[in-house]
Amino acid sequence: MLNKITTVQQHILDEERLHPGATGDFTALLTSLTLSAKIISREVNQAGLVKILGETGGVNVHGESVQKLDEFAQSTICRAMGHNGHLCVMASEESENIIPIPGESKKGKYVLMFDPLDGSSNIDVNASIGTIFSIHRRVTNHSPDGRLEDCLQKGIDQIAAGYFIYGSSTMMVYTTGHGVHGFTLDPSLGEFLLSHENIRTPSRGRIYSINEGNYHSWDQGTRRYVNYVKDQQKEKGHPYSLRYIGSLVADFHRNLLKGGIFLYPGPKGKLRLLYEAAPLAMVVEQAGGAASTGEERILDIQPASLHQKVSLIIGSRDDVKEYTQFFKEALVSAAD
Ligand code: FDP
Repeated sequence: MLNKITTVQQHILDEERLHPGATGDFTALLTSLTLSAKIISREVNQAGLVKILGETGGVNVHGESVQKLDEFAQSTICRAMGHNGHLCVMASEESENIIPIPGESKKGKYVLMFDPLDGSSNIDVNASIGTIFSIHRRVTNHSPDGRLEDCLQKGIDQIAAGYFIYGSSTMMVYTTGHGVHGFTLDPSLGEFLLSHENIRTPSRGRIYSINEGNYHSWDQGTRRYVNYVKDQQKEKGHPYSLRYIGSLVADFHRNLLKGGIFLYPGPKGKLRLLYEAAPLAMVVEQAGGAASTGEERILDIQPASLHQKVSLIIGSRDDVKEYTQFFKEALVSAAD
């Protein structure tokens, strides 16, 4: 028999039904998010054409002024999500402060955090980029408007997280805490259709993904670990292959499906806890993998500020565990 056809809306609705007393608000919220992604996907696919078909002065084929794609993605999400009555506040990697819901719009019980266009240095070279999102329930009730406090919640308290990847096809991968599911956009229908049900990431991979150019600024544990996965111990499956495009969503998505480890270590870290690390940590854990800074589980970190950066070591469970051993051993030997 052929596989059943399930749209993302049907799937979200089925997931929401697992929660007694659900109102349908959550389904409506995620549905608005898929609309934003379809609009961004369309624009990403035309990115190269703007220069060919657009007019001087930054006007595209539709007669609209041309925006940078990351600004376009940011404003599309704000326009689609700010007025649907389900959010009380948003925060984005592209905005310094929290993004209030416009005064005239109804305020809801959810909080949306997002990175509108991750991997944006890849836009000009036609490599995959993505949008990452995370949803929390609000924790304040002083006023209808949400506050900074609603945004500064631990990853463990996310009620949904996921990403859209604009690649050879556009996909949505999400979790509400009941496994991880992937949907592929059929552009002719304008629908995301279930293509990867209940994704499980291999417990060990043979890929490592890291910007090796930073080798000399890594901590001792990371250097030793990377040397280790490159050694010739064939019985351990070494050497691992290096795959790194420098677009987190793309590197993460490949490793999620094939197994592997992505590393962006300290000392300061580059990736943002709230818009990148925490949402992907929820996805990977739900798929059977792990995410750590080397010292602590990403989902347990209490954010101190909106744009807090962390080290991110994420991927197959046994690989992440092995890394943390190297990291901790190096800390101990440095202290001796
Ligand atoms: P970008 O700067 O292109 O937006 O978070 C930003 C990010 O990309 C990630 O998507 C990517 O994994 C990382 O930075 C790449 O950083 P390096 O160029 O330092 O490797």
